[in-house]
This record gives sequence, C-alpha cells and structure tokens, in this order.
Amino acid sequence: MRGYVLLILTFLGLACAAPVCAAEPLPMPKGQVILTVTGSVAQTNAPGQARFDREMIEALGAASIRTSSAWTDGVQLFEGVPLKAVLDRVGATGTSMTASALNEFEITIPFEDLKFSPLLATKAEGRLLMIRDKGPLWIIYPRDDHEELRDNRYESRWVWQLNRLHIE
Ligand SMILES: Nc1nc2c(c(=O)[nH]1)N[C@H]1C(S)=C(S)[C@@H](COP(=O)(O)O)O[C@H]1N2
Ligand SMILES: [Mo]
Repeated sequence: MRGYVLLILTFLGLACAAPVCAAEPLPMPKGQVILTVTGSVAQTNAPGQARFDREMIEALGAASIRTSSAWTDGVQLFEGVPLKAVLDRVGATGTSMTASALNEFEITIPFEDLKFSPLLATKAEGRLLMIRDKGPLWIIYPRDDHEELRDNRYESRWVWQLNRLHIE
C-alpha cells in the first residue's frame, strides 16, 4: 500500500516538473489589458484567453536588446520581457504564433525565432512606449547581432502596437 502511495507521489512529482503544471494560476489583470493570448495555451484567466496588463507582463522578467532598427536613428536600448517568457507563462504549445497589432496588421512568427530571444519591448531609451511611438508592446529582434535578421522576412516580424498572440 505504502509502495503505491510512493509510486503515485513520484509520478505526480515528475508530471509537475513540467512548466505547465508548476505554473501558478494566471492572476486576473487589474489594469488595462494590453496583450491577449489565445489558441493553444494551458493557462487562461478568461474563457479561452490569457489576458495581461502591464504589471503582469513586467512581472515575467526583465530583458533588453541594444540594436539599430529600420525606424530609429542609430542604436537604441529596448527593454521589456523575453517573448518566450510570455509563451512559457501561458503554457503555449505549438509551432507558430500569429501576432496582431492595434492597426490590424497580422503576421505569423515561427517558434524557431525564439532562438534569437526576441523581446516584447515596453520601453525604448528608458521611456515607456506609448501607442504613438509603436507601443505599448513592440517585438524587437537583435538584428545587429545576426546577419540573417537584417532581412525583410524578419523586419516584418517587428510587430509594433502588438496586442494579440494566437498560438497554433
Ligand atoms: N503594427 C504594425 N507592425 C508592423 C507593420 C504594420 O503595418 N503594423 N508592418 C510590418 C512590416 S510588413 C514591415 S516590413 C515592417 C516595416 O514597416 P514600415 O516600413 O511600414 O515601417 O514593420 C512590420 N510591423
Ligand atoms: Mo513588410
């Protein structure tokens, strides 16, 4: 009998080593929702949706990228959270995401791009990104560090005014 209990506890222990199981339930956003994640996600806080306010996004861990871009003069410091941190937090499983913006721009980003550690930037040069300066969330790639990123295919994935991710 004790053996079975041990076996079950061991099994649960192993199963819960998976990030999805270990994750705390997603809290409810208190402020304005700036990002909604849908599709193949394990964690939700509204029917079929994982909704984030700024505070929830910032709680996912800080990251930064210093890079030039097609939109800015010279190199800028972009700060925010790793795109991967958002996907991990909601237990996203799949091969790609459709990223959509306030202006209804939409593009597919393959999970392979996570190898470049793209950023969900909330700040540029220490200032919060407002809608008028391509915020509140802007996907940033470290294009100065990788020759292959200096290409139109990737440039189009720098979604500014990002507000939705659909995982597929
Ligand atoms: N929100 C938003 N992000 C966007 C776009 C857009 O229209 N809206 N265009 C994409 C494309 S197709 C490219 S090539 C780059 C550069 O767009 P731009 O030259 O119009 O600034 O931004 C990408 N991010
Ligand atoms: Mo484009």
